[in-house]
Amino acid sequence: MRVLITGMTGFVGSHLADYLLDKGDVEVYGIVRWRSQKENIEHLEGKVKLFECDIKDMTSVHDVVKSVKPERIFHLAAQSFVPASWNAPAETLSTNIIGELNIFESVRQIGLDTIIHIAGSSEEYGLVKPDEIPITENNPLRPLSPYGVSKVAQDLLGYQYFKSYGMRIIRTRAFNHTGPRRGEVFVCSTFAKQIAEIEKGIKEPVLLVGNLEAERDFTDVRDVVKAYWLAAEKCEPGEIYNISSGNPRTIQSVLDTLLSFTDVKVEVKKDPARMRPSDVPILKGDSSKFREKTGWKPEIPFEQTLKDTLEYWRERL
Ligand code: A2R
Repeated sequence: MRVLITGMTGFVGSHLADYLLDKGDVEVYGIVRWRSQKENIEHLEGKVKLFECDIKDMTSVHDVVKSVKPERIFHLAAQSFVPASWNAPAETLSTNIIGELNIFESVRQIGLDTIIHIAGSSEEYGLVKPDEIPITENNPLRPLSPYGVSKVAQDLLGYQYFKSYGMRIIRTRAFNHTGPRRGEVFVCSTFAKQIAEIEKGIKEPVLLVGNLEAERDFTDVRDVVKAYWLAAEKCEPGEIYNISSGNPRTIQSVLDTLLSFTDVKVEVKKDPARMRPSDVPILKGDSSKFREKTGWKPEIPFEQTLKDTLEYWRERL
């Protein structure tokens, strides 16, 4: 089976490529930009085929889809960082919405019957009221960031292309996911990186943090990519599925767990730059619809995820 991954140089895309290659029976194709950092996929050299493409450029997307003729597309390329979406809202909206539109249009115009998975996010739910926890797929969408809005638009565009053209578009909304290779701007990774830097003496022993009270529903990225594969295998086009552990933790507890893996003494300091203009206090997903459809459940304990993330930074530095 020919599988195309957009965003393969990223966190999730690189783990999905690992998963598919381990699974076997697939030819894995990926897109990269001319300026992409390739360190997440260096180990895949010779095992995957790469095409240069910017998803905002319809011509380049069309050319890739035409040459690969993928049976499945996992569309993971995005401006994926919520705080950056306030500084660069137009870039976030155009990459995420127009980029996806270019993929749908390419598949439609070439006349392929590709299964396309699109990676929505719990950020689409945004403001969640206490009586709406755990969050089901039917919860109102009240996004609180330009990123959240871009993901709602991606999600609805997926619905519209399914309805209008019968395209096989599978929509998931993943809650927080983390693990090795997570960008250093994301919370678990930024804590782990700072600890590794302090251990190596390249940073003063002060760990900068944002809002420690927020509760987030974390799943290991290696469980999430399995979920994406199962979604493409077993889920209904046009439908929407939450993917979550259902087990929220405070950011404080993430910090405490990571600190329990090190012997260095650190001072924890609030950094106003790490606070968001509007933040969601708690996210807890109800993923029973997805679990019933696919039999998926998270397998990697969160402590292991954090340990592996810290180990990743220790090796990388
Ligand atoms: O920055 P690059 O060149 O390494 O590529 C990133 C890619 N990307 C693009 N690819 C082609 N054309 C673009 N205009 C473009 N803009 C970004 O998306 C990288 O390979 C990927 C994003 O990787 P991460 O930031 O690590 O995101 P992550 O966590 O893997 O998220 C995957 C999906 C996204 O749709 C998120 O919004 C969702 O999961 O949560």
